[in-house]
Amino acid sequence: MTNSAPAIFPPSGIGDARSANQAVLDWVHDIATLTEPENIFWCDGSDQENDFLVAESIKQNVLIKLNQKTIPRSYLHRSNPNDVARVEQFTFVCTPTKEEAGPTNNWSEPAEMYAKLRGLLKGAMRGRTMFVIPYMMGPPDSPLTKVGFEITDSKYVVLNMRIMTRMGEVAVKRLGSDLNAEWNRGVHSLLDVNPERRFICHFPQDNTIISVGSGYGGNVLLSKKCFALRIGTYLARTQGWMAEHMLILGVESPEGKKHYVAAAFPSACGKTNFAMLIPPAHFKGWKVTTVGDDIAWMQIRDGRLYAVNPENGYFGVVPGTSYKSNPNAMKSIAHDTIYTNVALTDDGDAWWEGKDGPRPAHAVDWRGNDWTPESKEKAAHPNSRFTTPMRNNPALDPDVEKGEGVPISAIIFGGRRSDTVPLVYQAFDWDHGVYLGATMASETTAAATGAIGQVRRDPMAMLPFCGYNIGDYFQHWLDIGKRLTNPPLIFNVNWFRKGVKGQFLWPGFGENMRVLKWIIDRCEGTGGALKSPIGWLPSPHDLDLAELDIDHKCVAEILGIDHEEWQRELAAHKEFFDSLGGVVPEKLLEQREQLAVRFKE
Ligand code: GTP
Ligand code: SPV
Ligand code: MN
Repeated sequence: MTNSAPAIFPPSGIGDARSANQAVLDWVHDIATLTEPENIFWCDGSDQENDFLVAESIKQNVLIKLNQKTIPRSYLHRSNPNDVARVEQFTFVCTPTKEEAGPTNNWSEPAEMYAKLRGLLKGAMRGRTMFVIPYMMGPPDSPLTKVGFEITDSKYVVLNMRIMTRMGEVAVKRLGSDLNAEWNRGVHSLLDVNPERRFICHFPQDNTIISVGSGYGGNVLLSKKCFALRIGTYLARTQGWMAEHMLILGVESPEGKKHYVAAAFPSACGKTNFAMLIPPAHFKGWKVTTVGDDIAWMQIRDGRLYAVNPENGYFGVVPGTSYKSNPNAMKSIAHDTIYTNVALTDDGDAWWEGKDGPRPAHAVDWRGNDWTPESKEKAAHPNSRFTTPMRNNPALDPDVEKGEGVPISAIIFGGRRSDTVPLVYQAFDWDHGVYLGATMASETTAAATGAIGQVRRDPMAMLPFCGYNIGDYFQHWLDIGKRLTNPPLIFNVNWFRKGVKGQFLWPGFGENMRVLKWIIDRCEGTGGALKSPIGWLPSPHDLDLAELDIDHKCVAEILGIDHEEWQRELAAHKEFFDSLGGVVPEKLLEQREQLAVRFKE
């Protein structure tokens, strides 16, 4: 057994560590000395490398080859059944003081957590390969773009990171040789994939992430929630920009007038679907294009907010995806896609609940067990995911690579609420919009472990992703507003309101175009609205509902405000703010007072 690090250059000669920044090499050396891998593999993101790692993964049962005729170059991965979602209870923000992490994050003293993690990582890669992944978040020529390095002992992580980020030499070049350049250090090891040794830890002051004991996307593709959001929010606040859990879409009228909107919905609440929306036949000539489906990095230019999508691919929810609900997603995942935890049909196809066509008479479920339509268990895990390059999306926006970003006309917040919250309404101004974001709530989903369907406050859809004190985050939003001379209008939507029989009142998906159209009309100054205590509400005739099979009662119900429900909502806002222990900016407390007063008028 050796205690010295192996040579830093891979024997195969794949990739090039020689051009890397010395600070990166020193760090790689440090981690290799600690984890004692058999060899080090410097990833370059090339096709040859990908083919090699895919072949190895198939040999080792990490991937199963799907039917190459029906879904070319696509594979199935089955995770450990104890490891199928993000783990918020094991996610930590390690800042010098507990106050910096704030009331919504698990906190640990950095030195203590480093010591614990180094203990867990000691010798963790013995007999294994350590992969070094250089990656870039953001378009190559954007001032917002950032570089990260992820060390991992998982081939699955490498293969996914190649889809999700711009990986390889491009990142090494972008970083350059300046020893003080900013870059993110990410260390991941599967260890023994045991929930008792599972920690997702962030050290914002060190721009460092250490994740152990999991192989699931949001816990281990460190570019995504860990870097682009938790570390991202911290950097954004100190550097004066925004890192948000938002999709970005373009919407173009038949006359060729284009707007961009960004929307923050909590995990598994419809971002990918909204970002890929296809307008119904009635909206002939309208076009919706995708800039991003999960994360927006935004900066101020000329008093406006501009957004880029830092990612390069989609890590999307599979169940419910069909040609009926989301044709663009179906086309995107028809090739070059990694499926995680879906079912496998007898002819080597991927299957999941909600897919078009009949259920297969037999399949192998996500755990690897036989499945038939009589089985009680679901064939695909409710949080099964696809990983697919954004270039597969037929509706990809042409400006997705634009370094300056796209100008944002509207910001939309939204959650999964069976009651209380109407289909759509508009904030009176920026500060009121920040209040809508700060108080939004949603029913929990399978994207994180724990109970499903419980209403919880999820401010700006960032409860699990804000890497510093949530009160300071609210203040950052208010401060950004002060710098905007042409701020986006702010809206709130709810696709998920239910009727007395428990059915969704709104058809959703492509039909959400009708709501988007009203939002665009409001941006253009043409849409009608009524003033209500909660904001500007469309009346039924302000929404274009032509050719939609929905009864009048339903429409009145989804646009309505029930005063009793809103008294409970107001109390819940207060309870939430109180629970944060005095960190909520005065301005937002005032917003709550004003909301209460408007209900009494
Ligand atoms: P993350 O990737 O976890 O951040 O999720 P997301 O916000 O991108 O959610 P996604 O679009 O993948 O949707 C999650 C679930 O909500 C899927 O099962 C969808 O079928 C369902 N969904 C999305 N849009 C709608 C809608 O308009 N109406 C209804 N009823 N369901 C929807
Ligand atoms: C989410 O949970 O919001 C996701 C999936 O987008 S994950 O990358 O796993 O966090
Ligand atoms: Mn997400």
